[in-house]
Amino acid sequence: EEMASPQEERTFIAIKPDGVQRGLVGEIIKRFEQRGFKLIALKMVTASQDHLKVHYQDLKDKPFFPSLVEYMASGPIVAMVWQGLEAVKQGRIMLGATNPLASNPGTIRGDFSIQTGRNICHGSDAVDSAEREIAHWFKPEEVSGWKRTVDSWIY
Ligand code: RTP
Repeated sequence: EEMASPQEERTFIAIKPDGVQRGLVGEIIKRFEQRGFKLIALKMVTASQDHLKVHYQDLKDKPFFPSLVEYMASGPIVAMVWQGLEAVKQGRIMLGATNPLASNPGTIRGDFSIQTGRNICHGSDAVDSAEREIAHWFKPEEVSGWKRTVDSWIY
């Protein structure tokens, strides 16, 4: 597996159970593809509560932690790795604010949701947490740093 070139980043994006239930998988993938990001890993998985407790370890003291973990384990999630320029920061911008009521129209949350506890998607908040999350959700051989064979301006 080849690594991203230095100016590129990798981010972990997940479509949460509510996004899958509402049939938004294609819509969300479409937005990242259209932006020019490259899909380098993808799977649908129903995560265990133990797996999710590690994923959300930074939130373990929050009052909403148990309900968050229970909800995230309630059905299949679509786990993805997207690669490209500023993938972490731009991914967060494309998702919108944590509270959908504070999300701008044009963002995924701002277009499709109104409730923090059902905000459709997850995106890594920093390059180091992205690395940790990618390693938590994917084996190295499940991530493919494939190369575009078309015009060089598509990265
Ligand atoms: P995410 O990790 O899912 O991309 O969300 P985030 O960084 O924007 O927000 P974070 O603070 O890390 O919270 C993670 C998820 O927990 C749920 N949450 N519920 N007050 C609440 O009830 C509350 N606050 C957060 C949301 O599903 C949020 O995305």
